[in-house]
Amino acid sequence: MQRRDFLKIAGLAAAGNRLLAQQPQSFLAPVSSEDVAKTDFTLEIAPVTVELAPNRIVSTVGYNGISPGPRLRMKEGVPVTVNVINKTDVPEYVHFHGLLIPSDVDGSEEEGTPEVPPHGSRRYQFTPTPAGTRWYHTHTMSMDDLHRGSFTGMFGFLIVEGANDPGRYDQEHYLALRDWEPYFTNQAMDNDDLDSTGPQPEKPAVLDTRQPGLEVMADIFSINDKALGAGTPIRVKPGERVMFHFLNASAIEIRHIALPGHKFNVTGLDGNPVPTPAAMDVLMLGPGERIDAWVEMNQPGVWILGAPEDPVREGGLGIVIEYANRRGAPQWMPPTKPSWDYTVFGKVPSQPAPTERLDMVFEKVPRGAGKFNSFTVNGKSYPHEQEFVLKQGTRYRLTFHNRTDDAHPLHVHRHQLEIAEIYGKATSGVIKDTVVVPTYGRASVDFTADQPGLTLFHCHIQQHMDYGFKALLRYA
Ligand SMILES: [Cu+2]
Repeated sequence: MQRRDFLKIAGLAAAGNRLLAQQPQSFLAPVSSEDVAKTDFTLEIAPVTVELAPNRIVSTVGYNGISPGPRLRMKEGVPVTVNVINKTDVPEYVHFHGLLIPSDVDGSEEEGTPEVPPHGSRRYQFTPTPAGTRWYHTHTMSMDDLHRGSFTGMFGFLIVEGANDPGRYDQEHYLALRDWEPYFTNQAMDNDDLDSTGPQPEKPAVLDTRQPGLEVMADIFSINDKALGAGTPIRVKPGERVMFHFLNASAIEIRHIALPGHKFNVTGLDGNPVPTPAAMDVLMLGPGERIDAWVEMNQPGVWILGAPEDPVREGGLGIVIEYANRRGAPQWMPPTKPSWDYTVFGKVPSQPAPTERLDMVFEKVPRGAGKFNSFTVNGKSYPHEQEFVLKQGTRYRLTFHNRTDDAHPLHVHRHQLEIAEIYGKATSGVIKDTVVVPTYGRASVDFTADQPGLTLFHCHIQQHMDYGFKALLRYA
């Protein structure tokens, strides 16, 4: 099916409120939402259909009959039980992304979390911390099966409520960016052009010109479970402050988001408050990242909040923002060229750099795994036995050396990373669990080894992780 046909199906080509009106579902209140703070949760893993648009219904695996799964709302410091029932034929793992919890409940095979057996169940019990916008998702390998792992619909928001009132907003929306029906191709589209202007200290003198392997792509996109034009618009009034919690739940690509005529006031990255909130025209999120940003609604009209890249937005990655008493086709205007920079939200470093250092050098081996590329960490493929051994209580500076021709969203489980240096700039106070390191770029993050147990590091692009882009950190 051509993209143009899909647009007709999604109703965007007609761009009519007539079609929008046919979709009564609300983004705010999915039928089986568990968006109520409580302590006992059940996640049932089973096949689901997702109606992205009236004539585009995908078949995948989800939680509790929907995708995204229910929004889990927990209270910081109050123990919870999550019962996971696996109604599929394969073992599963549910990873709680961004939480500081023990290895045996973190939800990764590499860390030793027990599997949720096929047609079986497992109970995860932990005390959620820290407060903020977290998420949960499957942590199985996909390898060459694009119906497994994070290519499926197994993901959802997990909100840890803190003691502090996060602020008063007229509306609050949770928007997960997704792609569907992935396929392998040798002509992958590169959306990472944003980082082409930054310093490239890790660029090799001689580039590897071997033919690269197959990569994963998708042409069908959504925000939550609806393609642009197929869901209910977010209805606003002039002067309202609307809080958006964005999550890039893609297994594949870095995403950008813009809303013509409006600015995103970024207050949190990966759920953690930033030292210097700032207003941005365009947001960037690597797979796994979250952004909390509020928008003052001061440009009455009917707008598309969506991806600046035309094929991505027209393929469904967007949602309509409709002001009261405004009608007509939703408008889009291209934003200025994206220039995302984590250090904008940081502050001047005031602490000396940790003296304990860890270095990770990443390289890509074109077709190192048959049809696919493989990746090495410090010249070795996974597993890594001895090189990353942490001393309890020690603060480390971990430097990522990206010697590949792609940007990578790098994630460390069970720990919080403070960005110390990126794009050749020093910063502090930006606390993350996933950091996009640009093409041939270098980034340093500081973290304290205060979570004993096995700790997984990996690229959050599923195919990269599956083919070697991961390492296990252990405590001495
Ligand atoms: Cu990667």
